[in-house]
Amino acid sequence: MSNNSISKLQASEINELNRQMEARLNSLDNQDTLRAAMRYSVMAGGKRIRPLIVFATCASFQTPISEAVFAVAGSLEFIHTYSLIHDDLPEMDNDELRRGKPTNHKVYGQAMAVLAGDALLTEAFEWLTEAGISPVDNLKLVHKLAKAAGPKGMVDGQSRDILGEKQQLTLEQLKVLHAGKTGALITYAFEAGGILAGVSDQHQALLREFGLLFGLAFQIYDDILDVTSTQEKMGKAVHKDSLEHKNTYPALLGLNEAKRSLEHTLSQAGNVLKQLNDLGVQTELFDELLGYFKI
Ligand code: GRG
Repeated sequence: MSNNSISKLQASEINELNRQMEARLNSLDNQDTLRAAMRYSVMAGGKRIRPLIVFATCASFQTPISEAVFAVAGSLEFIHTYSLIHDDLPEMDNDELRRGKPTNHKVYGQAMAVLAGDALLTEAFEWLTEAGISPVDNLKLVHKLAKAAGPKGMVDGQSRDILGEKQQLTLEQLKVLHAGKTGALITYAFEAGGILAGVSDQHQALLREFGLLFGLAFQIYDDILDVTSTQEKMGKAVHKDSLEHKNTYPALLGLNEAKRSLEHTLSQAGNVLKQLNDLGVQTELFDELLGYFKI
């Protein structure tokens, strides 16, 4: 049995990560407003689910949370935060509230919000390459992160989302969109943890499979919450998807079928965990992560 738990990781490692991200941003020797804009969105809060996945994966393979692990988790959170800043821009999703606060461009203006996003994206790679990770693993991590964030991953998904607004996508098209927009960074979080822990190819393939399913579940859940939750709970506008005729699971399948689809995805993810468990991996933390999805 592992003596770790997600709440322990949140209390210790996520707090330390927040400290390190803030210190890193504060110590940037750049233009004051740019630094403030970067810091504003990173430190506005957020669930830190992607870093938590990195920590949980390392801990599941008994890998200590070292400076390298913090660099992987922090760089990933910087890239995720950049994507939120750009997603909120008027030319994209046009949102006024994010992480319970006014969006970056509402505070700093559109030009500075674009630059703050650009700067977090590039600063992420600087951090990732400074943490003393072995050159082979560092190359793997940089390559996978660029692939997940860029035109084969998140940016591709975002493009499909924006262009898809004018048409009704099929379920298959929606899955491809989600796998890029939301799934790619989440899958990277599991794979990056696997690289840091030096797991076998067999373990790595299962981590990837679990990541893809977790990412899909994350997006279906977010779509469901957009229908069922409140602005106060979410820290961002809700009910926007249906008002703007977005392609979502509830829009395509109806709320009940979307919930069934989430359950099915979670049960598939559970099967992957069973395979990892059969290989001797302690899967309690992954099981606990699945508890995030409460419907
Ligand atoms: C601008 C290139 C580019 C990409 C944007 C992240 C993203 C891609 C769009 C956000 C749109 C959205 C609401 C997606 C649903 C799932 C998702 C990624 C939610 C936000 O992530 P959380 O819930 O946010 O982890 P916090 O604030 O908790 O970090």
